[in-house]
Formats: sequence, C-alpha cells, structure tokens
Amino acid sequence: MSYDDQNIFAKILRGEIPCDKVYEDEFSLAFRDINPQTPVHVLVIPKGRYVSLDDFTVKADREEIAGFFSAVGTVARELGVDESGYRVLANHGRDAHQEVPHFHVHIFAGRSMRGMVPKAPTE
Ligand code: DGP
Repeated sequence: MSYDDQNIFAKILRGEIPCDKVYEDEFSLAFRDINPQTPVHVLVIPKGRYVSLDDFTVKADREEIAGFFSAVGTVARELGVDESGYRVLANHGRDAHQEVPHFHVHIFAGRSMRGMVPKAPTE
C-alpha cells in the first residue's frame, strides 16, 4: 500500500488540521484522539511518511525507529500515567481495522482495562 498524502494525520502534520498536541520532537508528534476510548487516549505518530507499523519497521532507519519508540515512553511519562499504567496499541491492516493509513500508536490510560482484545463476533 502506498502512502496517501491526503490522510488525516498527514494533514495534521502539515498544520492543515488542528490537533490537541501533547508532545513533539524531531521524529514524533503526539496528540489526543478525537474519539477517546479511555480517560487518557493519545496518539503518537512518526513525522515520516509510513502507512503502518509494518511499513515503518521495513523502511525507517534505526535512529527514527529508536527516536519514535523512545517518544512513546516519554509521552506516557509526561502524561503522568507511568505509575498507574497504560496500554499501547498499533493497528496494522484489515484484520486490525486500521482506519488512518499513517502509522500511529495509541496510548490508553486512566482506567483499568480488562481483556487483551475484543472477543470474536458470534454469527
Ligand atoms: P486506528 O483504527 O488505529 O487507525 O485509529 C485511528 C484513530 O484516529 C481513531 O481512534 C480516531 C482517531 N482520529 C481520526 N481522525 C482524527 C482527527 O482528525 N483528529 C484526531 N485527533 N484523531 C483522529
């Protein structure tokens, strides 16, 4: 899948659409999810053009990958959820129902989260 420069996170990175920014550095931008699933729900995205985690880990260089994942930890600490706990999730592709085709990591926190993944639908 090729990168779509019109995806919503590309527009946020270009400043064409506003976001509730919580962190930014050389490699990454973090902002609050528009549709929060937990009291704290923040998205961390790389500044480079990567469709998903798969694309990122194939194409990004080591410095970018290290910088990005380091930023995820920094954001969680700055949000003050490192003591209480948090969940990190990245959706890749169809089965994971990835909606936005720019790699992003969700940080969920602020309440207890039971169950690793939703149960399979019963038909
Ligand atoms: P995913 O299914 O992993 O691709 O999740 C995409 C997330 O992006 C979803 O939780 C909602 C969020 N989202 C979609 N559009 C916007 C937007 O314009 N602004 C912000 N802050 N979040 C968005």
